[in-house]
Amino acid sequence: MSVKIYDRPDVQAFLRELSGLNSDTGNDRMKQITHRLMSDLFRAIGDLDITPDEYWTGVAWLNDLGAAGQAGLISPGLGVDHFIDERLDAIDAAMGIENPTPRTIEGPLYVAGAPESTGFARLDDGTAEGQTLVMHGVVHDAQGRPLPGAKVEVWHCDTRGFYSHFDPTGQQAPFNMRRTIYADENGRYKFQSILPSGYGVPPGSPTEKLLSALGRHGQRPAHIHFFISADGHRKLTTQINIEGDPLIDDDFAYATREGLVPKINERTDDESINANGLNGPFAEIEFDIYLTALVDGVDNQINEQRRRAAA
Ligand code: MBD
Ligand code: FE
Repeated sequence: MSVKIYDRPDVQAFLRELSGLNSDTGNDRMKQITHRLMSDLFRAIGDLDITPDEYWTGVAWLNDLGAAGQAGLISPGLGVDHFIDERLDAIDAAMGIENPTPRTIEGPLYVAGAPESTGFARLDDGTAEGQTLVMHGVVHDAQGRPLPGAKVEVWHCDTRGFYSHFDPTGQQAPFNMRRTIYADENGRYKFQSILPSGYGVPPGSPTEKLLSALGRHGQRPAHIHFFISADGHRKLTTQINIEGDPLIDDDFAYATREGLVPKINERTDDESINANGLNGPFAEIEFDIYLTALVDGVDNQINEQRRRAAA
């Protein structure tokens, strides 16, 4: 039996009431968004005949999701983060702004306050397994010139797929594989670390349960995150993928983008090894970064809501 009450005037009045639209106080934008989202939910409950059991299963899942701190994890899993990137790209395209280095999602695992250095940093503390990586490049300004002093924040996980500050084994020191590197006088940044492995959502978690119910997995290909910022430029949020990872085109967070899969060069020659102060073969990635200019003097895309202090 199909019953439709959504369009009834009393239901429409009820939606305005519960969204605070009859109140003189509160926040107008919050009211507008709440009214829209609650209206869409009410309509979906009617159109899809969502049962009370189904609804309360969803409420219990939301409680579990929040208790696990995973709202920021299911968000990329459901593609919202990538959708927001696509919108930012479309807004830029409409303004004639090109992004030579593509943006891609931040993810939920950045931690502010990493150790800072100029030119070079070693990201790993030498205790973790993994192939040595040397990554470097030049940060360019909006005119394509090298940009000394540009701030390069970089973070990645270990070969078990665990990030420091979120490591369920508690094995990693704070800020392991997290650094802030200021580009040197030639606009160059460089770091030594280990090649990360892919990431998987916690087994048995609310995020994994939903993905499983959708017939999806919760795996990401190996990747390295970046924020790059400098005076007069928009802050760039991006990632690179580790070339050859079998999941590069099957990322549960939909972050892979053309232009963000740099070549990996396996270096085995003594000259390269010595030049980097290493004692064995290593993987080398060269990746130049291009920032874009402020729009009318401001960063029109800045998002500082997600910053998380070290825990
Ligand atoms: C990650 O490491 C990540 O980058 C994203 C986007 C989601 C979950 C884990
Ligand atoms: Fe990540």
